[in-house]
Amino acid sequence: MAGTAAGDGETLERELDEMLEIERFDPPEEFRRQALLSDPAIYEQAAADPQGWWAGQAEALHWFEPWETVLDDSDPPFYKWFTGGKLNASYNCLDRHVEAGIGDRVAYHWRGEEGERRDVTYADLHRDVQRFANALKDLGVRQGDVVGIYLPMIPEVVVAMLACARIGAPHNVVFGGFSAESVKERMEFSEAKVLITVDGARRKGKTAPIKASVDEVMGDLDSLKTVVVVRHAGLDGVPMSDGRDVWYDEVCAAADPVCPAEPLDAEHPLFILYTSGSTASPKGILHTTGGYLTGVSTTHRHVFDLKPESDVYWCAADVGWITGHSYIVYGPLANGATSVMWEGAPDYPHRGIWWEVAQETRATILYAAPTAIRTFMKWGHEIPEGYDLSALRLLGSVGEPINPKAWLWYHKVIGGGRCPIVDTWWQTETGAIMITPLPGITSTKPGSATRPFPGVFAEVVSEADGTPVESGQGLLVLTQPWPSMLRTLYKEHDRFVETYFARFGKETYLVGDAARADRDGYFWIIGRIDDVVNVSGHRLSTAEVESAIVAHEKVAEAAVIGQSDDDTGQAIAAFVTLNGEIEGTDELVAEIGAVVAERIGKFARPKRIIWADDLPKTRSGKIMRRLLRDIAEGRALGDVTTLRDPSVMAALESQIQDAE
Ligand code: 6R9
Repeated sequence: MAGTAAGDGETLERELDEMLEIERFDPPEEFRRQALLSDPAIYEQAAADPQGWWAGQAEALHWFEPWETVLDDSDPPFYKWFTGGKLNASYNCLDRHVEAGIGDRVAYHWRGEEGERRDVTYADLHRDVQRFANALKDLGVRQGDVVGIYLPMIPEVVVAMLACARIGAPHNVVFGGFSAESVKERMEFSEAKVLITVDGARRKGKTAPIKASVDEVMGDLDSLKTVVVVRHAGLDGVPMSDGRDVWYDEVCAAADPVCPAEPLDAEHPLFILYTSGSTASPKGILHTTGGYLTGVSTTHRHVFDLKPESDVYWCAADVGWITGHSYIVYGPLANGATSVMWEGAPDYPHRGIWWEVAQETRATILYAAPTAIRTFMKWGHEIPEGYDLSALRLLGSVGEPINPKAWLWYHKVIGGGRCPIVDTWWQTETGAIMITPLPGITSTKPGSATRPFPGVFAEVVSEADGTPVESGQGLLVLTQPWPSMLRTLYKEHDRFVETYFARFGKETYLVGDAARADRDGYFWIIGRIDDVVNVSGHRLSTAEVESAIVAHEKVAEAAVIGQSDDDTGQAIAAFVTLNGEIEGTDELVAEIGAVVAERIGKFARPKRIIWADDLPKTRSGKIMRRLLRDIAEGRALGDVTTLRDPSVMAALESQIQDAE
């Protein structure tokens, strides 16, 4: 049983408090003895010759043609890795495993919301991917064409991604929680030729008619020639337009079963993934093939100490985020891992479903977001304790800072006190995990992502002049290129340079997070320095949400901030000024929420709306979000002297008090 003798809630609370006093957790001896990496010298070795280290890792992949140059750094920040080499991501994820005789290994234990089970093997994927790759070719998709994917957590999303990779068509996956409007925007920006979607998506017993919603917005998009529809929810009467829409199963059945993987340049684009930045328009992060696959397979193997023959690995993210791309699809498949794929929510059909799935699949590794852990904590330790989680041997965390209390709860209740925790810091842009413990080597401190992965160079630098901060707070930067780094922002090269490489020069990647370095050289990530809010590990830009809110006809102006939240890390709070004499009402709150859901997605709806007669602005007209955060979180106000009209703050304060 997990969480031995945790007893009642109060005892657990006391135990966790006591544990907070213990600063460090060394890798358990038993874990260390069996770990793939257990010699700390690996850090120095990789640091002494990073290119040699990464090249050594890349050799674990299959290359049709070897590379000539490990790193081409002749034109920073446009770095190239493994130039001259040719490979194929889909070949690396499938063919070579089938050829090595492990085709009947399960790639995904897929578990559906209504109790369905599908165990998909490597041979199954290999077969389905070839057919669908040919189907895409039959539909006119050529190397370099962008293919959109808007699918729920079903095995077909993996098939679709790998089919694209097989023929060299970069995919552009949109998270299923985004609205159809957001999908349209992303298809438009990337000029996608084909969109792969689904009849309907199931969520907590309800079915959302995805294809019908897509139709409502996608009509006037010229670049989009074909919509491929996967049958999943069994919806009747799905609208299909002649000449544009086709069924996935039908095009696959009609396609040739054999499709050899295309040898592609190491720098061939593998995918675009849109993520939020400081402005309203999302950034199309571009990743290429050789470096990305090297980064994700290496980190997946070493951070999770993966033993592909015996581990059952579960990354509980959604494929639509970078975590899903790297650690549900490419990393695990490249390593021949057996994964768990869970279709649904953590509380449907009941609040113990994760643990039921973990018990049934005998999951050995779990990789989840702090927000999920905090939710389980709130629901109570009795729930996971009702299941047998004794197969678990390693736990991971990703997406936002994990507070020490949640870390310790995870360690004790889910990990039974025996599993190391890897708190992994990275981003859509970095492609792969950058700062993380190595579970057989690195001592952990709850709340710290610890040290850079071997071959990664991170520093905390002073905000003022970029000089390194030995111990203290500053801006996090990465000072040397790494294989899985983004190559550019799709069709926005200037914005790429401007966003990441303008502040400290072309060779220093500005992360966008503040961090603290401690005396042991451990990194503690504090949070974003730009106008990006992290809600349950989902990145949103304040500008993006503001522009959705002002789309409501009664709204004059809006300022959005991320407010600390016990459950979701940060939550969206919106200060809204209405037109003329209009009064704020509950109905308007609901309407504004609906506009945001339609424009972005339900997860972006403000948790709190504060009606404001005016917003605090500097003399140059810039909204001072810092003051709004102070006011929303009930803190004493910081410096207000730079405000154009300092009385605005007093008015806001009384407005907040009235509302509460
Ligand atoms: C992988 C992913 C990236 C931002 C990043 C940071 C935050 C991610 C974290 C973490 C503290 C961790 N973040 N992991 N903060 N500790 N272990 O989440 O990518 O969606 O691009 O978000 O998330 O602020 O800059 P992405």
